[in-house]
Amino acid sequence: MALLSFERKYRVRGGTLIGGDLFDFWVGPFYVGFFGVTTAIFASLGTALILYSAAIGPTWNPWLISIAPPDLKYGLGAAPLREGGFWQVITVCAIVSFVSWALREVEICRKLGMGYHVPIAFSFAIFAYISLVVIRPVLLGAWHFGFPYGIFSHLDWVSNTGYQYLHFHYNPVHMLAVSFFFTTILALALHGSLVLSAVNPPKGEEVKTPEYEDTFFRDLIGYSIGTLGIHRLGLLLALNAGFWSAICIIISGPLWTRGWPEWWNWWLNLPIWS
Ligand code: UQ2
Repeated sequence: MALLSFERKYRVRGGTLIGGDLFDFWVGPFYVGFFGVTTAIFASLGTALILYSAAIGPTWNPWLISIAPPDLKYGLGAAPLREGGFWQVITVCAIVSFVSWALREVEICRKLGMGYHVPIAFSFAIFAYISLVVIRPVLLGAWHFGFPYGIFSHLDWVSNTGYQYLHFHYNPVHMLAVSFFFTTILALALHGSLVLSAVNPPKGEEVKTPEYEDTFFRDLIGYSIGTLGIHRLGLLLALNAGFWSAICIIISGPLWTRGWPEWWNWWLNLPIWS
């Protein structure tokens, strides 16, 4: 179906979660909906607060601008704006706009009668962010443990937090997450290259069918996961990468306070060695 006639067919009312017909319209190419309004409001407010915090800070150097979470002494309470309060309000704006964005995706899925795979996938990314700025700080008892909003400052936070556990690469769940990231890259590289090799031939040559793609991998390794299967695998790998990343930092502190290399003592202490 041509894009224009398809748009006429699917640009119909209904599918909203909140607001009924009130925000059920488009602005140019963009669907609005109740959650489009909340996304716009909270994203704009958060961005304005980032700019305001930067303006009262010591630098406009984009690498060095940093909006820090509150001091340890404020615990899980509200801090004065200039002492981490801006970080707290910006964090609320970020979470509300990310969740609104996910729910706007849900409304578009409902409108089109599609599965909810995209908002479910996005929710894993939101979970990873919330694990850093809400779940872990709450488990540790202070907003102080959130990461600062700045380019270099967040890198410093990652480095310092890693060294606090001596060698973060010994965190077994970090190992799992990294393995999923690497496997995601392997799968996407295989998929992207395979599809281009079949459907983007030189001028004058014919596009190849999926049977060619199957046959390539059957010739190579005796197995093809299939055109639908590779997308199931890709989603599974990517969601696991994000999920275990979140878990590996949540357990660092709340569950394990010593260096991660020491965690492996269980292996050295197995009775089979004595
Ligand atoms: C495949 C297939 C595709 C693909 C790819 C494969 C026709 C277009 C990449 C091959 C993938 C396999 C064998 C799985 C590899 C496993 C891991 C864990 C990376 O068979 O079907 O569709 O894109």
